[in-house]
Amino acid sequence: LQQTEEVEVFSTPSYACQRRTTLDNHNAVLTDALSLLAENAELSGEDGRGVAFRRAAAALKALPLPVTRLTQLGGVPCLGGHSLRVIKDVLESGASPEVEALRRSERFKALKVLTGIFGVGVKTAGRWIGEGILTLRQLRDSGPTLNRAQRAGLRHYDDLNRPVGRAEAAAVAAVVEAAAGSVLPGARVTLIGGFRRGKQTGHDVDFLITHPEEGREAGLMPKLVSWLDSQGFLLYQKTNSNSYLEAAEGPARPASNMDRFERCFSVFKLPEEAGRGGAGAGGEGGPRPWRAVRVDLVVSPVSQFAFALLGWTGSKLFERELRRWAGHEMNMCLSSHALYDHRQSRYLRASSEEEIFAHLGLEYIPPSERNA
Ligand code: TTP
Ligand code: MN
Ligand code: MN
Ligand code: MN
Repeated sequence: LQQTEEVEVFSTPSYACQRRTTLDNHNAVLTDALSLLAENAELSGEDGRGVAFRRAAAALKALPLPVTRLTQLGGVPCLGGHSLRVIKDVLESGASPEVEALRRSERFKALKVLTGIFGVGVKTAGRWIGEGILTLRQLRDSGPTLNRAQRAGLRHYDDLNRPVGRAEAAAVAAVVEAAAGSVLPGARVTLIGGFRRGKQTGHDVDFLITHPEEGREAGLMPKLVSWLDSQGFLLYQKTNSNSYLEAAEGPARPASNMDRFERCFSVFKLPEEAGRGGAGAGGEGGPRPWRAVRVDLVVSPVSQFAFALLGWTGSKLFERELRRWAGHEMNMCLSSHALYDHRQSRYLRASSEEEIFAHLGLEYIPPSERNA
């Protein structure tokens, strides 16, 4: 008698927005490898390849158990030849030679360090590497011209690369709520991004602000920013004004995901309370009384609130998949402002995320299960 081991064959729907992806990832070794390849593609300006690896990693994140053999992956979508090769290597020998070589590569390490500076994108980092700048020390010594964001990024490099915890996010929330309540009584502040999905840490803290009376939110951001600045909470900020207009004939550029809300990218000066991670911020001089934290603020009119909430909760891949589903499967155009139905030639209104999923013909997925 031949003994055959029972191995479960997995299958999962092909769009990430059709799946429930919690933070409980049973295949982290595999998804870490694929995510690194995705990151490298993105850092090399190859966004298409990046998305392919992100989709492959996301499909594995949705599986209920660890994968032990390649034959279990028959029903798992989005796994191209390259991803399967990496998975095979990891399953057979514990690591992928390609991924390990990448981890050690000078260029990859330099791209990570340089794009780890707030305000430095892939193009700038690539140019600096071409000029022989591979480290922060070399950057500081060779002194290329830096813009205001990059100067703040370099100055606060260590703080901004230290994960933000939930307690710190709550402390930032208290500040933002005080600011909003002071400049616009009745304003509502909602934590969005990774923290809304239940993550314990983040690279920043994201907030969506609205007012229950349509129109009252107009012009809020400059007031908010000047209140925060006057109270000494801002180390850096850049505000973009709202440029969204709903056109009668539908979205002008259906493919555009550009957000046109009032929006602020900032670096907060967050006072460190005793006993809340102050030690890590220290150096020789002992714990400092504050740390720098990246904070993103978005203001939306209440009529667009549900779309903004859905569009800013993430994950980035989940968002991308929602828009792809809307376009390819429903002939609709989804943005963080609205949902347009091309078949009916009209906008579909919604006042909750649940309604948007329903318009899209999707089962509702709560934020904690959008960690694709
Ligand atoms: P991020 O803050 O970049 O990501 P995150 O909060 O999911 O993860 P982290 O914990 O590392 O901060 O973005 C939050 C969401 O905001 C993201 O899902 C998509 C949305 N978003 C936009 O809509 N437009 C943008 O330009 C950016 C940067 C984000
Ligand atoms: Mn589980
Ligand atoms: Mn975030
Ligand atoms: Mn953000």
